[in-house]
Amino acid sequence: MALAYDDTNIFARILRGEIPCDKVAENDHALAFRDINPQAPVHVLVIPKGAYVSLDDFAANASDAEILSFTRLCAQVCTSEGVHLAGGHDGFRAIANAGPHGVQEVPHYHLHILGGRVMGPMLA
Ligand code: D5M
Repeated sequence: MALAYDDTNIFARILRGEIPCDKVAENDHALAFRDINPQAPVHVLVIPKGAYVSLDDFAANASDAEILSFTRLCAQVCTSEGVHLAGGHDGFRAIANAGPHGVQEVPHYHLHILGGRVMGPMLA
């Protein structure tokens, strides 16, 4: 069952053009923009344009075209940002927070893509 989606969240407002974002790339079904509070030299958020709350909602309910477009946009961002080798480092991190105990702030599914530094331990 789809999770209840609140279309007043900030990413829904970005998608409607009500507030600006620092866009990195876009395709038919997904948008990538820089995180306003970057945690690494490269910190990009990739979001679907559809109304999905979190990764499990997106994975279960999005169409194949939406999932393919989202995944391809992630690849495009990794290439354009050189995220694999950003800052001379080898590797990057992709994170999706979900729900209050996953410390998800914005209830519109987004994948954080971080690179350009050595990452710390993941579990915190
Ligand atoms: O992370 C939500 C992320 O969204 C957090 O890293 C800040 C970022 N954020 C919040 N508002 C904006 C705007 N307006 N532009 C860009 N980035 C933004 P979460 O995974 O939900 O904890």
